[in-house]
Amino acid sequence: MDKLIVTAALTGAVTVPTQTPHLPYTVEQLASDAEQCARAGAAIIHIHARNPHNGAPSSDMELFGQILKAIKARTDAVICTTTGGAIGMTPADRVQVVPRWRPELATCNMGSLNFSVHPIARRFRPEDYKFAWERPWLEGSEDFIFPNTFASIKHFVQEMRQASARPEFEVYDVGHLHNLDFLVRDGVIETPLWLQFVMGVLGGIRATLYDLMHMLETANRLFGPDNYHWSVIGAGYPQQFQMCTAAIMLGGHARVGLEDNIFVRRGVLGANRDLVEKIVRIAGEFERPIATPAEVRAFLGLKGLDQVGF
Ligand code: KMH
Ligand code: ZN
Repeated sequence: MDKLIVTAALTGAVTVPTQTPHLPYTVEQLASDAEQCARAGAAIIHIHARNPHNGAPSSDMELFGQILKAIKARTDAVICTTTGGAIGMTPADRVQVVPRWRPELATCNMGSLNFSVHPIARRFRPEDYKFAWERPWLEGSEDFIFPNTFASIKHFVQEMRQASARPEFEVYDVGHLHNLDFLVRDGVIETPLWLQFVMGVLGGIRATLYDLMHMLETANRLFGPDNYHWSVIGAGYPQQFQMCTAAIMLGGHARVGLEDNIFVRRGVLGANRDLVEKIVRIAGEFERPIATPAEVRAFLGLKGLDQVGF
């Protein structure tokens, strides 16, 4: 599709409140950010739940439901729920949002990795942290394996099929494309694929143009260019805008938001809306129109907002 699909990843589970006052974590903050991002051009809103009192990532299904309903009341954007969850959650904790709330789109992480954000802890003094959970959380990720075995990927995909939720395959490294290829050949996963290249997470591939081209060439070789569509995440600044600008130029799609990057310019913290507005401005310079939620639903073959469970 010629039009650019912009995803806004509002909060995630790795950015901590101490890093930026703009990080939304109450139901109202998430709904308000979702509405602002949708108005600014985001057709997909990617959602994690957080404890509204201290911003800690949460797998509480009632809280998730409150967030999903509040967003649905304010915008018709497609909601893509996480199944990546956060450190400390089991695969069973992570996948339960799919049968419970039956979203249109849900992430499916394509391999295990030492997903680490421990260098962020070096930016702050112990007394600078807003909440007690943040420092051990960041530091502990140095020894954290984000588990996505073949068995659990198969289970996640089956849950999504039963809920008529389309998987968004999160690919953090070239090997994850080979995992996906194995599961396509094994009949577990169907093409065409909706891929999210996750570039620049420590433990995965870097966010450079060389690495992005390597991912694309590998995907072309494994699946064929007609059997997948792709979007990209660049973790950190300026990688978020570099990778997304490359996607604008190459016919891919773009994910921005505070889950992946907190700066709108060097040293300037931005709100989610600022990050969406910036990538929409860049897309305008390249004359790439922005896709609406209805166009994304048609393009990705999604079941529609009237078919979700919230
Ligand atoms: N945190 C991102 C780097 C998920 O939610 O399932 C990847 C992500 C995974 O968004
Ligand atoms: Zn996420």
